[in-house]
Amino acid sequence: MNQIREWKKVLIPYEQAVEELKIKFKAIRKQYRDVSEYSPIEFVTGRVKKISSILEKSKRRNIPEDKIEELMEDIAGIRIMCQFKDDIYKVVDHIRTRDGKDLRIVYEKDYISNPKGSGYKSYHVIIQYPVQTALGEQSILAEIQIRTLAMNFWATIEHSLNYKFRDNIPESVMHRLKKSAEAASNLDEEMTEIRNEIINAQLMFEEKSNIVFDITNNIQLLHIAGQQDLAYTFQERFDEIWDTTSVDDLADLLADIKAVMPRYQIFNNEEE
Ligand code: 0O2
Ligand code: 0O2
Repeated sequence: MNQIREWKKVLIPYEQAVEELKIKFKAIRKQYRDVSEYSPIEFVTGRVKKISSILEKSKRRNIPEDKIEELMEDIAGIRIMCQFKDDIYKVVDHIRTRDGKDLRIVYEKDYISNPKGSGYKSYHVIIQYPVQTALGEQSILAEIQIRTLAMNFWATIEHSLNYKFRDNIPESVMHRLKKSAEAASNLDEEMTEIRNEIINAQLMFEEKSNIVFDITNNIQLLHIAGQQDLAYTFQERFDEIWDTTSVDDLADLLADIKAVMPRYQIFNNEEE
């Protein structure tokens, strides 16, 4: 019981590190999206290893309890999912630019060029991360796993099978897992081939949503400013074209709306 209480205390900076790192990487994704640019980060998750898993792993790896924090690199874990394989290296490059700033890279493990025997693929970056706590600065180790959606799909399924079979996956299932790892790799290769088409479609969607947001927001402002007739005119034009596949018509409408706003001394602060 005391041991659990002690561990809960030990894990406080790890929890803080995971929360901070999640916020930082999610912010990168949001910044790309806000300027209608393609983001190499699709989504980010994070977790602190469960106390039972820490103790089980330390036993399996013969790590003495007083060395766990020094030797177990993935007590704090961040997972960054990317759409395409190339994006993984962009994210790794991004992390490298932060080396010596808000984090320090300890080393990298490239399980993409060198997949594990199981078929596991992912790029791991082990970092040292400083956390400011009530008791001063504490530097902890964290593992950032970067993988494609297909790699993540495979690893998630394989992980749950390992859990079910307690690391004794039957030979036949193991064989199928290996084959499905190959299928996941092929899927990544296929998606890379049509990458430009996919990205252009996504960017168009993103740009369209941003313009639609701006148009409705500005029409709302015209209403608030008492310019009902103008607001209705623009609303009618918007109703006619909102489901068009061309972004140009929407962009023209937005430009027309924006042109009249200063005339009525309406300024949209959100666009500053
Ligand atoms: P969003 O962008 O609004 O979906 P916490 O609540 O602090 O414990 P968090 O981040 O909510 O933590 O949960 P966790 O488990 O770390 O991460 C889950 C995040 O991954 C959620 O995003 C899910 O929406 C996102 N996620 C999971 N699977 C997928 C997927 O297949 N595609 C995409 N795009 N996102 C996925 P958030 O944080 O709620 O943000
Ligand atoms: P969790 O939290 O359940 O994911 P090891 O001693 O081999 O387990 P090591 O030496 O610390 O691990 O480092 P390694 O091999 O880089 O693995 C660290 C993490 O990578 C693992 O954490 C998994 O999350 C992931 N991983 C590595 N190999 C595999 C694999 O074959 N399949 C899947 N699904 N994931 C893998 P843990 O400790 O398993 O914990």
